[in-house]
Amino acid sequence: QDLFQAPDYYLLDDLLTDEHKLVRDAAREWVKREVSPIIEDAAQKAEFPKQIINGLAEIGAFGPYIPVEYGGAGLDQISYGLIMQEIERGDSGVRSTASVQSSLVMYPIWKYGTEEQRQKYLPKLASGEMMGCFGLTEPNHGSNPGGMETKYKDMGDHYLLNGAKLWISNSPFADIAVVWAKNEEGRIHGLIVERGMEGFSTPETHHKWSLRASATGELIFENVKVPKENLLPGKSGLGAPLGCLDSARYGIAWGAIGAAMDCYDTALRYAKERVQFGKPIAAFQLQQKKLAEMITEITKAQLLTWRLGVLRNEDRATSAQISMAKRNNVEMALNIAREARQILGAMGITGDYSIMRHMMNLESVITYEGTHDIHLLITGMDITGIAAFS
Ligand code: TGC
Ligand code: FAD
Repeated sequence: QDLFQAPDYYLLDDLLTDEHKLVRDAAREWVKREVSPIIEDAAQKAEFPKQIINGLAEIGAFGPYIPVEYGGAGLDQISYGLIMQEIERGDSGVRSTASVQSSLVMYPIWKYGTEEQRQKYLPKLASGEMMGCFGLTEPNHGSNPGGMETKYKDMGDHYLLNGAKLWISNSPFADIAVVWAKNEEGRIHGLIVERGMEGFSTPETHHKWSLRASATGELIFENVKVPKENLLPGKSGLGAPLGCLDSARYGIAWGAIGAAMDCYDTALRYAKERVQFGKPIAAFQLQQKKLAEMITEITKAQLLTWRLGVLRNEDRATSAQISMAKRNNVEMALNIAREARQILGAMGITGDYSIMRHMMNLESVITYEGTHDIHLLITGMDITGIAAFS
């Protein structure tokens, strides 16, 4: 696989500024040079390729929209989305690492933290010197995080934290964790827990068939003494972690387009080269139908997501609009990965091509940051005014 093609069927580049294109092309070039050659091996070995952390920081993937004064790239929402798109062309697991660092660790510190917390953590997170993770999901509370059992108690000069989080991206190597826990009144707050604090451990979750190049694990808190200055004071309640999810889900909507583009590019090229019954398989109507539907769906997703980016730049995007894009685009990418894999026949199941890896990765992407069902229910609630969650 030499070069990425860039499907742009509706000339959407015309809607981008020179800065957007510059940022996207730099990310694309870096992914081609640094991620594509090593990612299959990392996924086969189920190892997060730590050597790419510096490169992710250099292309602005850690805090693309965080102000420059805190070490972020100070870019707009469309540039942020384009960076996620290019990274996920390479691998959803690598995009996960960037999503978590930016939207789930830097974002809450920036939005809900004190000035001291911003100065202490954000520049190091932006440069990749420090890596973070986000602990919301628990063994008994996935789609329903409001039921969380992790709790902290005010001990006068510190907080005492107890509980457990499960399915946490980056946890096995993260230096800090933004952890959501209830106080004695049952109110949810964010706490910054640092590796090395007594009673805090991060066992890795093994045997995943999905997101194998991303490290996933638990966060276990056994009477962890958390300094009082590590509480994020700016926002409490379930709306605080859900606000971070809005930012990450938006990035995923763009990222999924990248995975879909890579599957489409690969399948199109293969179909034009592979000859059966004396013709390239691209000459058969059944294969053309698959490819034509793929580019149609990619184009629709590009338009939806670009418009969402404009609304976010204007601070007008709603959480429900973000849910619609995340849900639509991830399903679109997963369907394209499944169809593209068939176009490659037996070759499609091998690691010589990226499609099967994308397909397996997208099974996590369609589950995390709110499952496919939950996002549908969010749209349902938005249009009817009736919550059907419980
Ligand atoms: P509900 O009563 O609806 O809301 C509670 C409070 O939150 C507010 N709110 C939001 N605020 C900001 N952004 C949003 N998207 C918000 N959605 C709701 C809401 O206004 C309310 O505020 P207030 O002031 O009235 O208290 O809450 P609920 O308990 O009924 O739950 C609603 C539901 C199911 C939609 C929500 O809990 C949900 O989204 N569940 C899915 C859980 C989820 O997405 N978990 C993700 C974990 S992190 C992760 O997966 C990272 S993967 C990272 C990677 O590797 O890329
Ligand atoms: P459940 O909530 O148990 O859902 C099971 C099924 O029931 C789903 O199909 C769901 O749609 C359905 N369901 C649930 N409630 C309803 C309802 N009301 N109506 C209809 N159907 C319903 N979490 C973090 O906090 N931080 C992370 O960094 C993180 N990284 C992750 C990385 C990976 C690789 C994975 C797979 C997950 C990660 N998660 C993370 C967890 C993720 O957010 C949860 O898996 C997700 O929110 C779903 O929770 P659950 O797995 O407990 O499923």
